[in-house]
Amino acid sequence: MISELRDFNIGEDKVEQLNFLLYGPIGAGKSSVINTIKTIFEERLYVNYLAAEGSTSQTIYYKKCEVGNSKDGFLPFTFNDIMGVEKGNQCGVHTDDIISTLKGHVKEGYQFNPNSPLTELNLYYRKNPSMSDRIHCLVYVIPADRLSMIDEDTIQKMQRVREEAKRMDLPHVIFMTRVDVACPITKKDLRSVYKSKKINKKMEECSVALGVQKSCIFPVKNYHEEKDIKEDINCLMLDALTKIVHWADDYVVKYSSKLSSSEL
Ligand SMILES: Nc1nc2c(ncn2[C@@H]2O[C@H](COP(=O)(O)OP(=O)(O)OP(=O)(O)O)[C@@H](O)[C@H]2O)c(=O)[nH]1
Ligand SMILES: [Mg+2]
Repeated sequence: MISELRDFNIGEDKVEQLNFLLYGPIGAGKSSVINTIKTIFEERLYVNYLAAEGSTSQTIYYKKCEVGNSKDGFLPFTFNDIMGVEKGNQCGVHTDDIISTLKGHVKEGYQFNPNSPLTELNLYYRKNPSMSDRIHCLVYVIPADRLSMIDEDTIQKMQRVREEAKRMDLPHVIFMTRVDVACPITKKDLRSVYKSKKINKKMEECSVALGVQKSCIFPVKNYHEEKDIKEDINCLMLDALTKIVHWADDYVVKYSSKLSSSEL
């Protein structure tokens, strides 16, 4: 799976990397997903210095994360980390900013402002994004153990983004993190994740809450306190990655010729 992903050929020459946006409540594990992916492909543990059980988002800048290095080359995909969603109008990432991000309007380094969305006047606003600037797959990151704690307002914000993704025909999936915290059997043996009734129930709840079909929900575990590389963690994440890379590629191929501006 690693070599297949490393050598993945995007179906459209003009697009060099497939862009994924990680989106979800604060502390859901968005930054940890990136660290897990970097750990898998770069074969050394990445830790999240900022990962903390805070009440406000630890990630405030829009950051595009490449996987790999200049010596061995970069992988044909990027993961974009953003601030978490929170309830209320003044908290967390603004829903309009997420939609602008999906369309490729937000430049890297932009500091999200919960009070007001990015406008065309801002230096970080890209007026005419190309297919390469756009997001090619939206990845919701939802913590399995805190599903019931996500408030209605946050769910509604995420649903609004999903409606927009649907309108754009953009693939959207869920990475359900912290499965080890949610289920003791899974914690003991990650291989039993798909056999766990508890996890299955959580996947169903996620599916109902966000309207994402179950085949697009991937239970994953992130590296967080491990001291070594674990094959089970890698396999689960790589299986999810392989699927979403193909779906993102399908989107790029389908819309590259049709897209001339941000009309999508
Ligand atoms: N046990 C366990 N802990 C996890 C997992 N994923 C993330 N964590 C922990 O959950 C906490 C939050 O993770 P982050 O990656 O910082 O979450 P985030 O979504 O980036 O949070 P913000 O940027 O603040 O919105 C950290 O303490 C992580 O170590 C997982 O799969 N299992
Ligand atoms: Mg983060």
